Amino acid sequence: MYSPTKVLTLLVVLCLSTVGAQASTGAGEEPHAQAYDHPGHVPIGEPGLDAEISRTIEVNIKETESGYMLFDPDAIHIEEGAVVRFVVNNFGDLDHEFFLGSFDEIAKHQQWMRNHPDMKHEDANSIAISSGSTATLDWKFSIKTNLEFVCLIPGHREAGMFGVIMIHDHLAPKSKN
Ligand SMILES: [Cu+2]
Repeated sequence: MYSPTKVLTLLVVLCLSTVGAQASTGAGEEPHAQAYDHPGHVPIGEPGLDAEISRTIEVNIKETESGYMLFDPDAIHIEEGAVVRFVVNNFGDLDHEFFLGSFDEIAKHQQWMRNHPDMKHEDANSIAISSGSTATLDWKFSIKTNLEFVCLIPGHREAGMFGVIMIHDHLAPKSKN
């Protein structure tokens, strides 16, 4: 026969060990495919359609001799409603990614990537750019917010591969008529 105190102690131990197990994997939940499209996630806009593209922005990926990996530019202003084609040139010796997301989503995703370094991103909000190549990503910035773009390959964000996108309504073009 267990005394109430013993039962309570057992429960506390069980709870703590569950928490411990989760913390020790450091994995968190698997990021959703198309997280930008899921309820409960911060909305970041939507995939852009070819016919709607209103602006092209070239982004260069560079690796420096001192070990930095950089996006150039790393701060981009975009008018709300614009459909942007990002043309991403990888001038580095390594393969890289261009992943667009909310700060929150990227933080979660980065945690996940540390434990699953081979995960490939093939959603509409991300592209892989192998060394020496160019890839494009089209995105409709339908929401006024701030977003981040990163390379989620482990160690690359830490080496400098991140930038911010600020979406403004005051930059919205006037009616074309
Ligand atoms: Cu990278």
